[in-house]
Formats: sequence, structure tokens, C-alpha cells
Amino acid sequence: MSGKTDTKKAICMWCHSHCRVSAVIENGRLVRVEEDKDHPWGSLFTPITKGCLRARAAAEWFYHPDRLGYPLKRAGEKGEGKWQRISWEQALDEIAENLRQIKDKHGAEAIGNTSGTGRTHDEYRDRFFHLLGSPNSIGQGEICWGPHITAGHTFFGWTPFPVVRPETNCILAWGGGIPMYLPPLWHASRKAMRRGAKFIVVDPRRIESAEKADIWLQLRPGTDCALAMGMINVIISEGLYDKEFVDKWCHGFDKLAERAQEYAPEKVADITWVPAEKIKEAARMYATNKPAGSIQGMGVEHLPNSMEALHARFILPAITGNIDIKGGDLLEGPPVKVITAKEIELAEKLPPEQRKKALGADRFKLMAWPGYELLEPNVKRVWGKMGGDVAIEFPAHAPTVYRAIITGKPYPVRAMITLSSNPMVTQANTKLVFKALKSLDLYVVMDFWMTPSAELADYVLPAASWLERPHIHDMFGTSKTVLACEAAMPSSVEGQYHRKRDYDLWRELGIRLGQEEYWPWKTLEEAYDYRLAPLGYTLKGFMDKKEKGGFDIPPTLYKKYEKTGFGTPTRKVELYSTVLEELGYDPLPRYEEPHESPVSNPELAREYPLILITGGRFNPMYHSEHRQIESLRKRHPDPIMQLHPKKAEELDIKDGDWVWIETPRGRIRQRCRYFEGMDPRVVHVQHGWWFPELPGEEPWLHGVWMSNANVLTDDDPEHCNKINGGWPLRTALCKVYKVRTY
Ligand SMILES: Nc1nc2c(c(=O)[nH]1)N[C@H]1C(S)=C(S)[C@@H](COP(=O)(O)OP(=O)(O)OC[C@H]3O[C@@H](n4cnc5c(=O)[nH]c(N)nc54)[C@H](O)[C@@H]3O)O[C@H]1N2
Ligand SMILES: Nc1nc2c(c(=O)[nH]1)N[C@H]1C(S)=C(S)[C@@H](COP(=O)(O)OP(=O)(O)OC[C@H]3O[C@@H](n4cnc5c(=O)[nH]c(N)nc54)[C@H](O)[C@@H]3O)O[C@H]1N2
Ligand code: SF4
Ligand SMILES: [Mo]
Repeated sequence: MSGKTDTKKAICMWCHSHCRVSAVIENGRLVRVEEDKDHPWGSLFTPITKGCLRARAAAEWFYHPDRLGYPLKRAGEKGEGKWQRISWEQALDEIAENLRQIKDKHGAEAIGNTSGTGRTHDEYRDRFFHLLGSPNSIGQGEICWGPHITAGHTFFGWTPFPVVRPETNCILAWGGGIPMYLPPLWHASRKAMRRGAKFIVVDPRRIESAEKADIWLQLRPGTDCALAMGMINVIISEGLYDKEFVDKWCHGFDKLAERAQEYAPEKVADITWVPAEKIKEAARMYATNKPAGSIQGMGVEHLPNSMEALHARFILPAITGNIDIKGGDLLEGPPVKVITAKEIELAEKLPPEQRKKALGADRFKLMAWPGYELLEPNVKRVWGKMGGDVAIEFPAHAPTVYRAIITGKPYPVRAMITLSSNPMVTQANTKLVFKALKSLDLYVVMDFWMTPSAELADYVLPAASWLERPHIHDMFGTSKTVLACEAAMPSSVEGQYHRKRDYDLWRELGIRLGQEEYWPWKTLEEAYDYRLAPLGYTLKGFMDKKEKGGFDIPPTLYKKYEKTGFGTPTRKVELYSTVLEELGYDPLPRYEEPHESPVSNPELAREYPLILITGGRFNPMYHSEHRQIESLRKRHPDPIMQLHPKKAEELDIKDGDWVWIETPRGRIRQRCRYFEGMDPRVVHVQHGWWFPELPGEEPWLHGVWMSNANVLTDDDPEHCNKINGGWPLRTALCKVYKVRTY
């Protein structure tokens, strides 16, 4: 049958690569998404043709019968699984009225929200909450990319943007599985390796990139800070650092050199399980193959010692002079001519007395208002704008908020809005999250699906996806490049579904709560027209422009600091951080044993002898998503735990057996897969598992207790990272044993 075929540009939000893709629409029906041929970076940034399974399943996802189509209101008890369909008007009116009452009774701080891994236009959420007066936005910021951005601001005055260029001669990939984290960067790395660039991987597991690496440092989980300090020790003692850059542009080198003396390679080898010779070899390779690029992933950010490890890892490019040079780590700065997501947030509207109430900010200060207020003037002096996203880089502390919900201390938190996140699966310590969410006076969830979190809500709102909305992406405010797309599909079809964009929720609640003057743009398209106006475009005009429609890519400049200095208090790269010092933390990196480790707690280790890492990424799933998409689930039906065959044999566990994994917090079951690329003392479990096919009502909640890694993880503030409050998703002690069937 011949009919009308149309293609629309969309930005895929199913991973942080944010590929712009072409949505192919036949007679109004989405049939597939494919490579965007107009993409200025070509296939490098559009790995669909190279087999992106999620993107290939886009139409199946879009028309899935379980996708939410209309607002739902709880009709029975919380968690009973009884729902009534209501109109958007009713939902918004009732939610707004409830919020008003809670604010009147307890103050705006009694209303919080959870966000996820940044897959929507969160800047409008931040705008709503700043205008409302609540500082209690929580999410994954402290453990996902937020540490990277904040550490960048702290030590360099901007965030180094991970790039691999034709000039790059060495790539240091620290605790990040690049192939899945940033597929386009992996393509670029492979290309670089083919022309001889060196590749160093730091990971306890032999992941795909480790297999290809020149050097793989297989460390004990949680010991990254010691390892990086060991490499710094070698680079300094062997005189391999860039003396000129260090003299001119680094603050506190002498103090660093003194601290680094505590980390002789032999001592570091004992801590990390990495042989001293290998540490030296890696340090030499990295320091002598200039220009070198570096990237770190969640292997670092999910540790109890995360910020210290990140600090040490950022010192490596600094003392080797790899900052802001061609082929090295770039400080790109913000998009100058576009109103950035950060500017939309109106952080300045949250009054000082409300900032002070942000839960956890008095204890975990760097990624909170105290840190923000120290960083902001310096970053702005150089770049004119702050980067990142306030609620992601400077949030309230989630574990502290969940405890406040349960105990009412230090003050009550009674309402939460969960949007683009699934805390029952992705937040640490599920048992506590469950107790907290169930005890709220008002819980609203906006999602595509009835998730385990949504099952606990009073209202569930159907969200329009990336295929049903326009988007402007500015790389979370870390890069000067901007890309855009229009909505490919309508978000409402008479008689079929009526979804809204996340923007509409914030705007419509905002208007009902007295914020009308701040929401002049009726649609997200109009809101984007406003953001692009300084560039001289409307969204439509920007998409239609002749060359590279929908992109603005200002030329890359290098060594910009020579003109402006770095955006830090000393105007230099702060090896010794004056910001950390002012906040009362150690200004230099120091390794600390994880609180739960065979070294720090040998007694506990007798019962739980293995070290647990959770959440290594795997395809085709994305966090807790995509379990209901048949073509994807078929490829990966069960949650997989990795165990070394030697250890498995000791424990009488066969490849393919279902196994219990237990920590002091609880136990779950996953299917064992033998994996030789890991130390026998280490166990790895996947995260994100729930089973949409199981009943939604309690106690099932779609099987959220069965295989969900966060039943095992710890979020006790005592055990969170001291500087930023990040909760440890890796390094817990555990035991594993076979699931017996009779
Ligand atoms: N144990 C353990 N836990 C982890 C991790 C780990 O490694 N180990 N990783 C952590 C990390 S790094 C992260 S980032 C978090 C991720 O945490 P989350 O972001 O909470 O994870 P997702 O499963 O992606 O949940 C997103 C939810 O929002 C919905 N959604 C997606 N896009 C949109 C949208 O545009 N609008 C709306 N309204 N809804 C949308 C999805 O359907 C899904 O239900 O998990 C963390 N949790
Ligand atoms: N398919 C798929 N892709 C994804 C996601 C997904 O859920 N699915 N999530 C996206 C998100 S939000 C994020 S944040 C990124 C994260 O992307 P990555 O940073 O690549 O995340 P992980 O694979 O969780 O962790 C990286 C590596 O850390 C290692 N690791 C564990 N413990 C330690 C340790 O103590 N030290 C070191 N150095 N390494 C350790 C793990 O073995 C793992 O290989 O991935 C994104 N991409
Ligand atoms: S899921 Fe695939 S198409 Fe979508 S952004 Fe990621 S790599 Fe690109
Ligand atoms: Mo993440």
C-alpha cells in the first residue's frame, strides 16, 4: 500500500548519547527510527545502524498496549492496585489543591520531588520548585555525573568534557564501561586505538573495553583513590609531570607532592590488589603519551570514597598538562548565545532561608547550596554562566529526605512528585524507600508505565516521550554545543490516549499555585523559541536552517585559561582545593577504606566474605526500563549475577543456577553466570530489575523484591561520601548461595 511517508528529527533519550535520529512515519503511524543522515558528526553519533537495539524497538515501545494513556487516581488503599481514570483537569486541580494545603500547613519544604538520570527537560521542574520555595529536590545527582560536573567546577572551574579526537594519543577510562555509557565515544576510542593510541582501563571486571586495552588495572572495588594517588606518586617522583603547566597554572603542587609520598606503589599494591609494576607502567604510559584524554564512570562515582577518588583522578590530567589542549580534556564552556537550561531554573528565586532548609546540605556540603554559592561566582567570572543543573548537581540529600518523610525530623516532608525516575528500583535501600513513599500524604508519579513506584502513588500521570515532544539538548550545560528536535508524534490522539509533556505538568501546577507570570509560554515549543531567541531563531527556524538544521556548534578554542584564568578562587587548577578547605573537608585526596570491607570490618566479612558491585551496564536494558518490550526482553530475560567459576565451584553453584545474594540489608535472587574476568572474591549483580508481567498490587509490586539490587545496598548517611553524600552502590559485603528447589 502506498501512503504518505514523513520523517521527523527526534532526539533519542534512551541513553546519554542523545543521538538525533530520524523518525519514519507512514500515514501518521511511527514505523521505525533510523540514522539521521543530516547529523553533522555522521554515524559517529548515530550508532543505530551499528545495532542499537533500543532504538530499533522504538515503534514496538511506542505502541505498547501497557503504556499509560490517561491520568489515574487511586481508588482503593495505597498499593492495592485499584485505579480510576480521571481527566487532566481534575488531576491537576486536585494535585494543586493538595500541594497548597501541605504548603500552608508545613511550608514549601514539605513538598519534594525525585528525578532520575536526566532524560527530560528537568530545568522546568527546577523552575517550578524554586518558585514554590522548596529546596527538597532529590534524585541520582550525587551518584550520576553530578560528582563529575561538581568536581570539574571545583578543581578546574568548568567540567572537562569527555572527547576523543584524532590527536588523542592515550585514553584513560576509569571505572566506566564506555561502550555502553557513551557508545559514540567508544567508536571514537576504537578508531584511535587502530591508529596506535594507548588505552588504559581501570575496572575490577574485564569488560569489553578492558579486553581491548593496552593496560587493564584490575583493582579491588572501592580503592580507586589509592590507585590514582599511586599513579600521581610515580608521575611526580619520576619527574614525568608537566613542569611548566604546573608552575604556572596549578595551585598546591608542593602539598600534593607531600601527600602523594604516602602512596608508594608497593603500599598501593597491597591496598588495591594491582601489582606495583603495573601501577608504574600505567602512570608512565599515561604521562608520556600526550595529548591524553580521560573519562571516568560510575565505577568511581558509586563508591564511599567517591569524591576523593574523583579528585585524585582529575589531578592526573592537570599535572600532565592535558587540560584544554587539542586531543586532551576540554573545558568547553556553556552555549553563549542560547538561554541555557540552568538559566531557566531560576535558582536565584529560591530564598536564602529556604536554601538553608535543604535536607542534608548542612552535612554534605559540596553538592548542595553551600558548595554552589562558593563555586558560582568563580565559574561565572570566567564563563558568564554556571553549568549543570541545580537539582542534579546541588540537590537535597535523598537518604536524608526519605528519613525525614518517615520520622518527621528535622521537619515533616509530606508530598513527593516522582517524574522520570523509578525510586523503588533505582534508589538505594528499597525497603526504606518503600516505607517512606507509602507514608506520604500525597504521592504523584508521572511516567510512561505503571512502575513499582507508580503502584504506590495517589495519582499516576501519563507522560509524553521523547518521540512526542521537542527538545533542546545542551549536554547538561557542560558543552557549548546545542542540538534540537521537533516533536515527531502527537502526544494526544482523540479516543486513544491523552498524554502531556513533563513541561505541561510543571507549568499547569505552577499557574494553579500563583506562578503565572513565570510561565508565559503556553507550549514547550514556545518555551524553546524563547531559549533560542538570542541566537536569532525560533525552534522551527532553527530546525529549518540550511546548514546543519537543529545544531549550533561553535568552534572549539583551546587554552582559554591563558586569557581568563581558571574559574576557581585561585584562578588556577586547584590540586589543593580551597573550596573543599573552606567547606571543612580535606583539600587533598585521601584514601579511606570502605566502611564495609574485609579490611575495615573483618568480623562482618566472616559472615559476608565477598565484595559486591552492583549495576554494571548491560544491553539492551536501560536502568529499570524496557523490561516489558518483548523483542528486548527476549534477548535478556533474567537478571544475571557474575561469579568467578572457581568461587562458584567452591559454593556448589553451577552456571545458570538461581542464586541468593545477601547483604546485611536483605537478599535477592539472580541467575549465576560464570565470569572469569573478575577476582574470585568479587560478585557483580545487575541493577534495575522488576517484572512488569507480575501483579502490580502489594505485596508483589511487579516483583520489586525479587531481584532488585537496591534491596542489598546501603544508604545510611553515616556511610555516604562525606563530601557530597553519595551512597555506596559498590563495595558492600555479601554472601551468595544456591536457591534450593525441592
Ligand atoms: N544498585 C544500583 N542502583 C543504581 C545504579 C547502579 O549502578 N546500581 N545506577 C544509578 C544511576 S547512575 C542512575 S542514573 C539511576 C537511574 O535512576 P532512574 O532515572 O530512576 O532510572 P530509570 O529506570 O531510568 O527510571 C526512569 C523512569 O522514568 C520514566 N521516564 C523515562 N523518561 C521519561 C520522561 O521523559 N518523562 C517521564 N515523566 N518519565 C520518564 C521511565 O519509564 C522510568 O520508569 O539509577 C541508579 N541506581
Ligand atoms: N545499556 C545501558 N547503558 C547505560 C545505562 C543503562 O542502564 N543501560 N545507564 C546509563 C547511565 S545513567 C550511566 S550513569 C552510565 C554509567 O556508565 P558506566 O560508568 O560505564 O557504568 P557501569 O557499567 O555501572 O560502571 C562502570 C564500571 O565500573 C566498574 N566498577 C565497579 N566497581 C568499581 C570500583 O570500585 N572501581 C572502579 N574503577 N570500577 C568499578 C564496573 O565493573 C563497571 O564495568 O551508563 C549509561 N548507559
Ligand atoms: S539508545 Fe541508541 S539511539 Fe538512543 S541515544 Fe542511545 S545509542 Fe543513541
Ligand atoms: Mo546514571
